[in-house]
Amino acid sequence: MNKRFTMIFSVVAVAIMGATLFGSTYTQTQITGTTLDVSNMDVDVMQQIRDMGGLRLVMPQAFAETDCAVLEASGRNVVEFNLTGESVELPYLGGTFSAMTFSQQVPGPTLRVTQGDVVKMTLTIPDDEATAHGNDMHASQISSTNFGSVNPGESRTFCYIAESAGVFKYHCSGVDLIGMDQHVLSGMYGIAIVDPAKGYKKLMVEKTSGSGELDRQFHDADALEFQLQYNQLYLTDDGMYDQGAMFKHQNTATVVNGQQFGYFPNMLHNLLVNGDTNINIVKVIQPWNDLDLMQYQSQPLYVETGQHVRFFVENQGNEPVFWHIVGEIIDRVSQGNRVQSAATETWLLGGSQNMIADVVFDEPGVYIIVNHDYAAIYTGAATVVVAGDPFDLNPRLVAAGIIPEPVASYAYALGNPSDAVPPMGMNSIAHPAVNIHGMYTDEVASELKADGVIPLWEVIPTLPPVP
Ligand SMILES: [Cu+2]
Repeated sequence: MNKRFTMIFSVVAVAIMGATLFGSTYTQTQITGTTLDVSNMDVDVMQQIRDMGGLRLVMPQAFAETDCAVLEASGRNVVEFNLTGESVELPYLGGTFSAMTFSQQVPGPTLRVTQGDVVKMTLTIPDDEATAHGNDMHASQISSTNFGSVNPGESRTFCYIAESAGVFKYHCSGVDLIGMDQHVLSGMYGIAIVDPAKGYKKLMVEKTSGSGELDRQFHDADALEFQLQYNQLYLTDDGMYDQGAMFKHQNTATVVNGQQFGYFPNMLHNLLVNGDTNINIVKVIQPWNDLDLMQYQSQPLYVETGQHVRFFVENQGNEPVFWHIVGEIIDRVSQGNRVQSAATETWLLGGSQNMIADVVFDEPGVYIIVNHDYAAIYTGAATVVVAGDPFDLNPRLVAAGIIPEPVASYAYALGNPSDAVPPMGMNSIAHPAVNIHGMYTDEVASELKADGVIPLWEVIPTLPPVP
C-alpha cells in the first residue's frame, strides 16, 4: 500500500467510523470534518449507543479481574473507600442546578493512600436514586467496564493495588458508560492521592545572592497541602445538563472544587481589612460574599511566607487548564512522582490530567491562581492565596482577642477551607484550623461541624469587633 493510498484509506475509515458511531448519513461534507455538528443532528446519539447495548460491547474484555479476598489476605495495607451515588440540587451563580454527586459533595471525597496499598472501593446507590451509577478510578489499572454500573438499592465493591504514585481522577462511568459525560460534568468526580512509597522529595528553589551567585534553598519534603480540581458546568436555563452546549464547548461556568470563584475574600475579610463588609479586598466580582451562604461563602487559602506549599491539581473537565499563579513562579511540577519542570510560569493540563505543584511564596501578599484562559478566569477559575500578613492585621487581631499572639498566616485565625484541604499524608503539615467550605449538602456540612470543623458563618458574629 503506497503512502498516498494509506492516507486516503485512513480518512475514509475515520469518516465511516464517525458515521457509524453517530448514526448519521454519510456525506461528502462529513469527510472534511468541518460541517459535522453533533449537537444539531436529528438523531439521538445516546439512544443509538444505548440500543447497541452501551459502549462495553465494542471495548476489549481483556482486563484483570480483581479478587478482594486475595488482596485483603496479601499482607498489604487495605484502605476502604466508601462512596454513595446521589443526585441533589446544589447552587451555582445563577441559581441551582441538578447535580450528581459522590456522597453529596462536589468533588467527591478525596482518597489518600500510599503506593502499594490495596484500595477497597464500595459504591452504594440509595433506593430512591433516579439512576444507576458507576465508578472508574484512574489509580487502578482495571477498566470501569469490569465494575459496570450499580443500580438503585444496590452496592458493589472492587479492590485494586494502588501501584503508581501521583494524583488520579476517579469519576462516574455512567450507566455502563451511557451518560458518562452528564454524570461527570454534573459533579461525579474526585481524586485519589497516592503518596510515593518513600515519601516526597525535598524541594530545591534556586535563588541568587546579593552578588549574583546561585544560592540554592532546600525545603523539607513536608508541606502544607491543598487540592484544586477544575471542571465546567454546561447548563440549560433551568439548571439541567445541556449536552448540546457540551458538544460545542460552550460552558455555563468554570468551577474549582465545584464552585465558581469559591476562594475569594468574603464578608469577614472585608470587615477585617476595610472595616466594611461591602468593600472588597480584590476589586472584582465576589459572588459568594455573604455569611448567609454558610458553607458556600467564598474563602481564600492562607499560607505562611517561606513555607513549602504543595498543590494537588486535577483537570476534571472538558477544557484545558493553563495553571498559573499571578505573582509567583511554580517552583516544581511533578506527575507520577517524576519531576516534569522547575521554575516554570505556567503548566498545561489537558482533560483528566494532573500535577503536583510545589510552591514557596517568598513575600507577604495576595496571589491569584488562575486557569490562564480568559474565558475560564472570568467564569470562575480564580483562586486567592494570601501569604503571611500582607494587611498588617496581627496587631488588630491580637487587640480584638481573636488570636493571643501574632500569627504567621491568617490560617491560624480563620482556618483554611475544608474542601481545599486533602486528607493528611506522610509528608503533610497539619493546617492550623479548617473551616467548613464547599459544594456540600447541608447534611454533609452538619457532619463536618459535628467532627469539629469550624462553621465560620456561626463563629464570626460572636467574635469581638476588630478596632
Ligand atoms: Cu453517575
